[in-house]
Amino acid sequence: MSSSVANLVNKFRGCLAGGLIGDCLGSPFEADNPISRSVLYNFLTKQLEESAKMFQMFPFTDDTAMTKSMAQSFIELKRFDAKDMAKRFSVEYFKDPKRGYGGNVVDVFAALRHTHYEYPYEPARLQFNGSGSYGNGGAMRTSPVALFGFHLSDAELIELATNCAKITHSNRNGYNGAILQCLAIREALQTQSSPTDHSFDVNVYLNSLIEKMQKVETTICTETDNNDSHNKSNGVPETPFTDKLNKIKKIFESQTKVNELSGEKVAYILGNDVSALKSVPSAIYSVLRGQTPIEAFQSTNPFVRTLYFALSLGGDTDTIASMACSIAGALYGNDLIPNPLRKHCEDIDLLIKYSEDLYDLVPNK
Ligand code: F2R
Ligand code: MG
Ligand code: MG
Repeated sequence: MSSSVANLVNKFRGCLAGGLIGDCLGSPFEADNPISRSVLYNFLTKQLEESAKMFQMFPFTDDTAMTKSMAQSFIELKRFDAKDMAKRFSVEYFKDPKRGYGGNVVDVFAALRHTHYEYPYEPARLQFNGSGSYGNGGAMRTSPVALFGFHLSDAELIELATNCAKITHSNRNGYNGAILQCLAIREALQTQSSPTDHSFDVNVYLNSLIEKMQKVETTICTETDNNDSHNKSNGVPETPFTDKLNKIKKIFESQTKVNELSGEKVAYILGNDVSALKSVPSAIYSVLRGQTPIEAFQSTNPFVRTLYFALSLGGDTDTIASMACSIAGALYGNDLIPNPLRKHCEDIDLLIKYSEDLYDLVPNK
């Protein structure tokens, strides 16, 4: 895998900074469904002001807490170690539990601690009577996998993303959501962006993701997939993420259709909840929607438009905005992210440091 992308370090920074910004600025609206247009407009306009009189710092939530643990594990060990990652998730949760974690994943952290991290995949396998979690918790924290695994082949990256997600999310739709989010970031990192023209080929981007997810979703489930039977119809594996990507492709075939669809309508079509299936495709849609002007929020900056559109979906706003902005940050790079946005976010300097540490680990630069 070639790593000769111009300004790659700037894209690495943009990815982790973007994820943090989406999380911090999305969390005040989490579960607002639908979200008030005027409240959102005023909120984002205020956060973009250079000299806001009343400066407000927004804390990160579980999305970033878990992203930080993943980054720390890769940076310190320089390899993937499931036990180490599991321990970091659990230790971080018990140190700072009030970060808005998912309702059931906290049981995984408790069981991991109880068993001294000896069997890092076992607690997640037992969730939901053995069907595993399909929540978006595996996907929301996957950006360090795309950065650490930037140089890997698709097959190696997919395996790494799966193994990282399965520590908490053993349902096929839980870890396949993490795979899609990881591939969406890596594809964005590999896309050459110009300092003046930020547009990229939506069709090429989507076709690549569709082809890869089709392969992922039609691969025969292994014995460790405890929910195999839930994902086959007449012996044919279901391909829900590929189907959603194809839906997105169909929408983007007509610019008029794209312009007509409000956040609320897109949330109805693609979803906006805490499941990976109803949030990862919505995040990807938001990035693509950010390519062209949005009437309800005028901005020439595609990163800002992505953030606005992701928030306008309502529902799981911190997570959808975090996933969308980590892809957008990987696509456009850190320099395109307006400074006032980053100033509002807890730990921005630390996330930038982690992105640079992960960049240092990319071989053959
Ligand atoms: N939890 C939240 N938001 C709730 C409100 C937080 C509030 N602000 C506060 O501070 O109190 N947000 C975070 O959770 C999402 C990620 O969740 P994760 O890590 O996937 O957790 P979990 O528990 O595994 O799954 C979430 C829920 O999905 C349902 N579910 C999952 N698998 C299921 C299955 N097989 N069968 C039935 N239901 C399943 C359950 O309701 C889980 O509780 C992010 O939004 C993050 O920001
Ligand atoms: Mg959260
Ligand atoms: Mg959330």
